[in-house]
Amino acid sequence: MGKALDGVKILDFTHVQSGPTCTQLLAWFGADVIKVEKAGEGDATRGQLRDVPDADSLYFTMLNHNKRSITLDTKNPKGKEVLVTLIKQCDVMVENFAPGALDRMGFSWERIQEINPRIILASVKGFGPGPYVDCKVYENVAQCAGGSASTSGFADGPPMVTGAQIGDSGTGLHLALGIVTALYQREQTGRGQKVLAAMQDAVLNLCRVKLRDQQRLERTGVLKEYPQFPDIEFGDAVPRAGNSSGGGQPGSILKCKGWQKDPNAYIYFITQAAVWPAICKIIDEESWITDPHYATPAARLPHLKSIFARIEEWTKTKTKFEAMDILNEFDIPCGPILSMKEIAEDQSLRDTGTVVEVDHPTRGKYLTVGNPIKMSDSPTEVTRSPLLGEHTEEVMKQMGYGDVQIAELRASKVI
Ligand code: CAO
Repeated sequence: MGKALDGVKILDFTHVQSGPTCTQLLAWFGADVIKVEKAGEGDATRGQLRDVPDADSLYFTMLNHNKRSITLDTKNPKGKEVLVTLIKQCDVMVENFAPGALDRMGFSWERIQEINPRIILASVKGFGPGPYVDCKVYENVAQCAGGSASTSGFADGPPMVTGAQIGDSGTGLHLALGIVTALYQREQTGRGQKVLAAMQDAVLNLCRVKLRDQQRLERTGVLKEYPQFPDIEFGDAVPRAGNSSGGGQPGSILKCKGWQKDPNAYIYFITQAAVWPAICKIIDEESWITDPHYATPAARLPHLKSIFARIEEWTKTKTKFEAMDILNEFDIPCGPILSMKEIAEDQSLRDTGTVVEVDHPTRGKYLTVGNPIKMSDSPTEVTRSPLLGEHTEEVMKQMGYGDVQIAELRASKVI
């Protein structure tokens, strides 16, 4: 059995994080991803946040598995000729340069279509058309402009960004879906198309529940599941909800045994309506099962703080894993707050290939996150990221270049 995207050739013109996460996914599904990097320099992340001198950084390696790398100066006329050949032979071109960079290089969408009408041009940009279309954007800018920062953090603190890279990796995921969808449509039409995923749009898509709450707030003036209720007055925009779930099933982060010393001795606890009687029994408050102040989800909303404080008295007597075991016996939804150390050491994540150990010629063994999407007939084997220009010669030969031409291009530093 081959891979799902066997035979799909990707011209990977991406750098930093958002674009590379997209093409890494496509490579994991079997596409031949040819990463085109600036001759002599390569993707800037190769040298950023280095932990091993002179070896590609984890930043780079963890975003560029299963790809091939070629170096090419695409501002040089001879380099542009090579790029034209690549465009002719590839199914998809993916890029996340600053707005206008591809046009300045001489490769507008019109020109790319002339070269290969079947190609799909997929781009990440910070913003879609509008006042900020020309802006350069990094992760946290997208989190701020997409509505995530204004709705994250605590009510009495400033807006907060999250560690989950929803702007970069989140947009990469969106773009990957756009690419496979365009490939599917090309089966019928025979033509490629332009696919755009703007980081602001992707973040907003992931924050859609907050736009839901904005409209609920405008209609009713209150969000009863939010920690502000009933003590603090709501303003005209969705406030920061701290660790409250803010959804239909109230939840909160509660201390567990050892919290005084361990910053991650906490559990997320959800008071799902269906298991309310079980919760009351576990925390020894059986009267709350029928007490009209507690018996229904609506009755509980004004008391959520004191309810969670009572549950926390119980969770503080258990480690997060003990609490997890007890609560799961009663189908009470909960989750331990896992540190990155605990995740790195978790055998079950290793067993499923979600955390993978990879060997690299210059940096040695390291851990990475494997493909989070598991397909029964297209399993992923994670292979190391390429060294800068490791496959230049191989790819040039596959494109039809001879030894003499390759030597000339090398001598003039085009590749
Ligand atoms: N040969 C020659 N030149 C090359 C080349 C190659 N192989 N590959 C790229 N270049 C050139 C480009 O043509 C461009 O040149 P000009 O500025 O003269 O047109 C330049 O290198 C790279 O451009 P850039 O502006 O994209 O790079 P930057 O480091 O200044 O900006 C970033 C980085 C991420 C802010 C910007 O690319 C961007 O906004 N991208 C879109 C949004 C995005 O993806 N952001 C997430 C990044 S991950 O955190």
